Amino acid sequence: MKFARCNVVQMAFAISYSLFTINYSLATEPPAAATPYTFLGRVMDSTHVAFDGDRAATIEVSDEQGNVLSRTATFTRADSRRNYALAVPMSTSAANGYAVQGAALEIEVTDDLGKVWSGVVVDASAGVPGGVREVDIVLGEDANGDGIDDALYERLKTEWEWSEYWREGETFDPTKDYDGDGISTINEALAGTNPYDPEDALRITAFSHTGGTRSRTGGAHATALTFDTLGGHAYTVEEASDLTLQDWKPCAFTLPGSDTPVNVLSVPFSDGPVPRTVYLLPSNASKAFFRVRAE
Ligand SMILES: [Ca+2]
Ligand SMILES: [Ca+2]
Ligand SMILES: [Ca+2]
Repeated sequence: MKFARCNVVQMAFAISYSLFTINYSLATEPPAAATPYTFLGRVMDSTHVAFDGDRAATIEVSDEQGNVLSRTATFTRADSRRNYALAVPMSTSAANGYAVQGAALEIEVTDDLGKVWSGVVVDASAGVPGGVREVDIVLGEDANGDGIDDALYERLKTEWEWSEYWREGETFDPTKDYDGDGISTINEALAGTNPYDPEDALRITAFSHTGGTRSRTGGAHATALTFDTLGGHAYTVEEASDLTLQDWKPCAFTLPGSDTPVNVLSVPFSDGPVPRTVYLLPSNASKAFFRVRAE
């Protein structure tokens, strides 16, 4: 009996050893690994407020079989419009845990409330190894395909019905500027201002320019713009030479305490409403118009 029991044990050991060997060989067989392919951009809620600071979202990429290839969380970076970078492990030939160029991928986002959003990136396929695809992800539902999040539409419509701008028999239209501050209802909602309060709108609240050409830092010849910012939003400054031409183009600027030019001011979610000043880069233009865009 003793001998027989011993045999069983030896047999079990042999089987488990052999399984172990197979697993081991799969895991360490070197795939023809290539440089990762990267998705990056902003993950935002339905009102286009970026996940940042205290509100983190997790982004996950899987292959067609549902195997998770990579996972990352949103991060906070004040001077960039990006809050995520998802690197997809790439290989030149099929291998577990890697994607090959052209492979269909599935990107899922889990928001701060634990809700999982699938299919958030259309045609998410692996590109050239080492490549980068900039893609913003809005966690919302647009069942009727009008380009406006359905829940946001309902919220704005309800607020309109309770506001002084409601008129019996009128149909709610989010592209209208009900409070007459020059900005449409939907654009106000996306910028974080109140669409039913004419005093609340994204505006340049201060502008200063002291002789000569525009200076790079906050010195005597600085050209400075000040506007109110809200946490979770990103702001760009645009410049035109002529209002009839409407030749708006992005205008680089520096932030207080830095000489590094940036194109976007991205405000961490945890920051409350606060006026911010940016300094425009030098230019020889004799005349210029400026506007600020929130996203
Ligand atoms: Ca919709
Ligand atoms: Ca308005
Ligand atoms: Ca307003």
